[in-house]
Amino acid sequence: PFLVKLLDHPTFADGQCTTRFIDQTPALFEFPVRKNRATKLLAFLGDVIVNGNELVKGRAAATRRDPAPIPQFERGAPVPSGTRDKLKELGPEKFAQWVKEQKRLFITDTTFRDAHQSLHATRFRTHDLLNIAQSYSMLASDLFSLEMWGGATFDTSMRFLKEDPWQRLADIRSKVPNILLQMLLRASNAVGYTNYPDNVVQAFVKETAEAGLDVFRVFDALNWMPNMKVAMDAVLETGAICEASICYTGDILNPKRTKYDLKYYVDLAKELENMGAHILAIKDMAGLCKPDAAALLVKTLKQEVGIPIHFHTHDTAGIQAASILKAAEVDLDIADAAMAPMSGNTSQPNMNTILASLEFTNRNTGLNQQSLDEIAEYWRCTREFYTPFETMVLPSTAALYNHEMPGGQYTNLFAQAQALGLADRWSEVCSIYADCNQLLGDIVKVTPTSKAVGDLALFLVANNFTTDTVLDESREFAFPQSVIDLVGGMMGQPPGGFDPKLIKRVLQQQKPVIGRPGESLPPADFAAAGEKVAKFLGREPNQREIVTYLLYPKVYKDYAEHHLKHGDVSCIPTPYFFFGQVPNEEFTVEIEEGKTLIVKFLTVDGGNASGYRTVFFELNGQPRDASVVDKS
Ligand code: 3PY
Ligand code: ZN
Repeated sequence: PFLVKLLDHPTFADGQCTTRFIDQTPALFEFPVRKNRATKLLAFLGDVIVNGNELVKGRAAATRRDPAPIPQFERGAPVPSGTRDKLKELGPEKFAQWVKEQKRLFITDTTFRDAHQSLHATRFRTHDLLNIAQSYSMLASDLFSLEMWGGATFDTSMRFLKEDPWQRLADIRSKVPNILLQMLLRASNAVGYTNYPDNVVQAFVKETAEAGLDVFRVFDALNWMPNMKVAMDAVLETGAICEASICYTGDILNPKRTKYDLKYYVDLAKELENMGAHILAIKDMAGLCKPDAAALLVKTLKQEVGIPIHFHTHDTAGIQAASILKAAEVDLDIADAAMAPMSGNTSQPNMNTILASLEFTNRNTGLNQQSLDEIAEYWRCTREFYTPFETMVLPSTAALYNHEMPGGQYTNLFAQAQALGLADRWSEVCSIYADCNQLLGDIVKVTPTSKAVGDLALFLVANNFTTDTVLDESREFAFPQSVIDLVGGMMGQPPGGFDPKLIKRVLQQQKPVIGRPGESLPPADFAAAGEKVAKFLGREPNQREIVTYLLYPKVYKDYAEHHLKHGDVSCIPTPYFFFGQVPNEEFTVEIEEGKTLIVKFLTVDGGNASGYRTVFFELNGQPRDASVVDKS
């Protein structure tokens, strides 16, 4: 191929070629990657065997090697009809009315997304999600939906797991044709941490709906309607279900917390209904909605809006199942819960015991307890693969109602504090976090606004400052970028705006964005982005790949390069992916319809003088090896 390229090159053909030409023309050495899938996969497996996987370096090892048990069901039996069939039959508006008319409490299972986002930094792999997907379709078809995408899954699947999030969606869709698939969409922040141009949000939503997603839960981190509108309109255009959220903060039971009172939420809910929402979500991301507050809020909203209400909470306080049960008594339509082994703490309340509690009541969920317990057993075993990502159980005291940290942030911020040597000052971090919230004007705290509050709190504690120091004009400050973005209006506007004194302190001479950030951002140039993507993919990208690049340019490029080098690594069983195979361990993978590989690891040699080691495998019974650089 080198000679062909050299002979074809115009400079060479013109007869102007000098010896420097070869040095100056690296393109001559860019050959199409010929390695077949198996070779690429063996190179990856060999690398993990020799060098380990960076993702788990320095973390506790998982000891489980055996696959998690999958419940029994009759293979080939017809797929029971579920909520997705109903949606197809009725369309989103009539479907929403149908939901309201049902007596049962519907349940959304969050295990595929929020549960492991909250408990394991979103590290669950497609392999483990896919293994249980069909069991849901056959045994849990009375679920309202599976929340399985969005939030942090889009970013982390590429960044850390080297998996294609779109493939995850497509694969789960094909295994679960009957239950609604749901995602969390951060309005103008899409599945990222910052506002994107409108045309990126619109294109992302369109691609996602086409990929088979049914329910978009849209929220804005400041409950700011202009930001919600762009994303909601994009969802409405696709024909999918638009579930618009009000993010719950404060305490409607506390007469002193007047900023976020019952009226505030009712007004938002009415506005969202008028904007076309099919379902209203109460997004209680920090688990602050106490049982009596949940009952009051749901009861009032049921009187004030005509669309179904879907309650999402985190069990950080340990009492949130009570909020679900109390809300169920006043006709809550849908509740989020996680499978028992993936529930509790910063995750959602326990689905298995909630449905057992409701069994002999008029809100019986209709789900089969035994089947759900069998699915739970799968998750119990699967969780054992993820020991390296277990975070310590961080008890929450009533201080939760003071700092109001979202579930996804609670353990994460503790880990950051620990890394800075501040673990023993955790209660101080929590109380400064609450002060920072007040300094910022008492805002809704959820991705990405919660990050700004957390960054500021850590910054202050690490430097032994207080929030008073922030406003002290005699001091110089290098504020975290997230705080500059928030106060600069890049995340939208909180009710009442930011204190002008604070704006001046944080932004100095810079002017804040007053309107919707998406309006002042120039539309993304898809053609130009496509050209950049084509360069590293080595072919024309499709729209989905361009959108992915526009959302996460570097993360996507790194992922794509990994994919070109190693192919799809999501098929590797989790113990081997994180810790490598031990001699004689084998697994089977179907790399395409009807093409199966049996990959057995045999041994690895001691290495040669140039630092390479040979890893010996058996591939479908034939000897194969991979040469791997030993990085030790
Ligand atoms: C996310 O944005 O990922 C969340 O889960 C917010 O609660
Ligand atoms: Zn959540």
